[in-house]
Amino acid sequence: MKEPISSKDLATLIQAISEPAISLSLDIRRAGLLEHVLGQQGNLNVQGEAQQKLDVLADEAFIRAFQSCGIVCAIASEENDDYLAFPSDAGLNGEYVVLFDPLDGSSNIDVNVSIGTIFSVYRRISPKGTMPDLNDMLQPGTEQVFAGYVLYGSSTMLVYTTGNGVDGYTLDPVKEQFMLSHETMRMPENGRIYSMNEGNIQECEQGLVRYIQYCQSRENQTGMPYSGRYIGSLVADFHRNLIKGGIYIYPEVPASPQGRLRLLYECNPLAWIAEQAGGLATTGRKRILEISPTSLHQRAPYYVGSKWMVEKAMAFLA
Ligand code: AHM
Ligand code: MG
Repeated sequence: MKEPISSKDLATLIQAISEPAISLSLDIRRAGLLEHVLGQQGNLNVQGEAQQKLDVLADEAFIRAFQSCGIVCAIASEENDDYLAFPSDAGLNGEYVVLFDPLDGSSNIDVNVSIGTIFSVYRRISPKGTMPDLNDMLQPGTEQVFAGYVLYGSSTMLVYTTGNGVDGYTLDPVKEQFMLSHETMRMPENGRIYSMNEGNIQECEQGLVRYIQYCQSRENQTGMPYSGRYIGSLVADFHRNLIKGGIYIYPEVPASPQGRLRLLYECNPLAWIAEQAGGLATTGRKRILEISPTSLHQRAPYYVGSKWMVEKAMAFLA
């Protein structure tokens, strides 16, 4: 049994996440007025995607916060090729590694649509006082001790789990503080919303094509077609389905043979939240949290959401 994170360490990490998140949230609210926030940076990241200015700004802000919090020995982020170890004394003695997607839903930044930050925290495997290594970063999602996301939506929310349920906090922009607003969040066991980029449907496996037809038919448990909702920011689509019930799917497609989403920065943290709220997260065939990662930027097909909906989709794939 893994030992839960102590409340002292949790408070330190929440502080490290909240500070940049609050400042980013304020910048995002004024994005159209700030030269340094909107638009492309002019670089490609390790996945060959055009980096937005806000991707880079967010990445740097979170790295600084984790480096200076004193209990993190290394980080890895979607925006950097390799993991980054903090070689100071405090860094080497840090007990945790953090993997994160600093700005999820980048394509929505410039069009004033919800975006997010996703994070995942593990205890290091290498001994304290030594240089952390790749094995510290490549742990299965079952080993997470703290994970969550910040949603920069019509309000800004921090949602997290430490393995004892899921709580949601809303940013009070006047006090500049996250306040508990959604205690013990539960994902409805069934729902009537499906979220996927249906532009890809003709390139998907037959089982998935048939599942989407089932969602659109009167054959499902509601006797009515489900609603299709796809924001294109995983955090926002996930958060809506967490509250209302629903399924989010990003399958294997020819352009992304392993799916588009990154196992360590996106799939694992949200999979743990889903499970802790009573939902499920799988590749369509196996549990996300049990995958043993082999590389930092590894991707995985993703079926996450209400338990019965994910099980139904898996039955169609089988
Ligand atoms: P990003 O982290 O570079 O923004 O990519 C992840 C995003 C998810 O937020 C979103 O659900 C998905 O990619 C959208 O992809 P697509 O445009 O192919 O539907
Ligand atoms: Mg992302």
